[in-house]
Amino acid sequence: VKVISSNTTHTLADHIPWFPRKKSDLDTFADKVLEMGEELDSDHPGAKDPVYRARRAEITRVAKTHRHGLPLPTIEYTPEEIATWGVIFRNLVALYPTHACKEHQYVFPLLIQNCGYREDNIPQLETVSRFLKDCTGFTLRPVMGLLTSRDFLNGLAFRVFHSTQYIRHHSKPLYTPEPDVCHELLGHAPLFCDPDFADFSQVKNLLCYSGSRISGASDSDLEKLATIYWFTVEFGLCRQGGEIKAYGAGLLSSFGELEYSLTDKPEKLPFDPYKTSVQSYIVTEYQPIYFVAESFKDAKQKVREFAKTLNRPFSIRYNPYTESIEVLDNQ
Ligand code: NLE
Ligand code: FE2
Repeated sequence: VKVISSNTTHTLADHIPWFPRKKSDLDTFADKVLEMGEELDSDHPGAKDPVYRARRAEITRVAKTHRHGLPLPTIEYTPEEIATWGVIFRNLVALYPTHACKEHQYVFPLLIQNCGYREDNIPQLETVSRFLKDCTGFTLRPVMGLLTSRDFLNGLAFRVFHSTQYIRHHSKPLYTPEPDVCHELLGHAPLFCDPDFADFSQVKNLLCYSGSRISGASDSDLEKLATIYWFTVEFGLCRQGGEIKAYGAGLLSSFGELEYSLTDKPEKLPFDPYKTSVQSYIVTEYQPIYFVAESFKDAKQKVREFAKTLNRPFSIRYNPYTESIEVLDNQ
């Protein structure tokens, strides 16, 4: 393969839409969030609580002004916020030994030792980000709320995970439909410490560029990859030692859904990118269907094979030395 462009923006032919080439290009996502982010939805438990709204605005403002290369903002959490975290932490820790995948169980004590994961402390993104960087090269960056699938997946191409810093409303600790600091730190961060899982998350995303962003042709390829992301990184189950365990962050951060997911109420299907990528899903309630992977390695292999069937005018490679995306000639 030949590198036809690297490290600079605006050098490719005009028909190729813009996409981030350098880690610092992710700064352009800072004020782009979907509706549940900046302004709370009217049926959000916090929508009618002015104190919650004001506090959340304060925290998201900090994310909005953050720029690549600066230390991640420190949030002084209030006693009430710490109490909400405490309820979630306590309930989840009781479920992890029976419900979480072995990778999560392996890393969790390390986060307790190294990053201040405790019932009475909400760890800071900066601390967790440094730890992740040592494990797999992943880093965190603050975000105001939900990004579009495209922006979010684009972040993963740089091994950057966008994390919210605010916490869910105290009235509903069991489950929230949106990401919050509990979801990011308890659900996602542990798995990003695992090398196979980190690769799985990034590989899929590099393909996402190739599949849709650059061809400009199909939003449907992106949609498929975002759906696979949903049913794996967010809500995936996997088989381990003859049992089914949870590895999806949306499960590992919700003590309500974590417990429910392993009962026989929901349907459980084998993970198959061809079927999984076209499965419809709801975002505001416990999932009625989950997909079960054989292992992260197996899931990665299957997604790779699947991605070969997507439209790819050329490929992309991440250069970790320059922290930039290189476009490769496919011929
Ligand atoms: N339902 C999850 C939780 O309560 O932590 C958040 C999911 C975000 C996609
Ligand atoms: Fe998530």
